[in-house]
Amino acid sequence: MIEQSKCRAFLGFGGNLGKPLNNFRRARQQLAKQPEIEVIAASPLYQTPPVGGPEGQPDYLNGVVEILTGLSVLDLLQLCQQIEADAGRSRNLHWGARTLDIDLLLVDDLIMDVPHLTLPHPRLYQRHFVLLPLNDLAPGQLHPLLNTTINQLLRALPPAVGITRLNETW
Ligand code: A4P
Ligand code: MG
Repeated sequence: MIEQSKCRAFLGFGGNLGKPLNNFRRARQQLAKQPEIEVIAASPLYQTPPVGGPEGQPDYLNGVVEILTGLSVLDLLQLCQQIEADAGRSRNLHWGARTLDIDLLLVDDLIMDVPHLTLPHPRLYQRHFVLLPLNDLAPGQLHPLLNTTINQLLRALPPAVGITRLNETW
């Protein structure tokens, strides 16, 4: 029997409502218990000021999880959205405060743009709150569209302001 090859994916976690750390831990466990998913690593966590969205939202917790999976990317997206819903996520305001957001950042070197999924995540390269934890896990990973490593993308950003690396494990 030929085993279907697995994808290596980096998932970006964000949240700033309720108890984001508890939501992150529960979501990570939900991923790990899927038969088609192996959690390889979790980055350090960062407390980050909100980027965009309504004024006055609380700081975010951000981190990245690396997985191996036999799921298709659309099934993986659906699973992430189910886990967000389980954490009480509601979608009212664009970039509004949320209990849990899980974005597909990179999946192997896939490039795609279909109605519900763009890979790599289109705003990945602009954001400290994504690049800092991604750089902790995979500094040499190539961004398949920009053909630049994660570490180079991070170093191309202006200095981070107001971001704290936390000691909590998750
Ligand atoms: N979608 C398309 N591509 C992807 C992908 N690669 N991964 C679609 C996940 N979803 C993807 O997402 C909106 C739609 O994007 C979905 O229908 C999905 O099918 P959403 O999770 O419902 O809403 P969102 O997250 O508010 O939208 P968006 O535009 O993805 O927001 P971003 O860019 O993720 O930004 N500041 C800090 N400090 N930390 C944060 O984590 N997050 C955001 C959200 C803004 N500011 C932040 C943070
Ligand atoms: Mg999202």
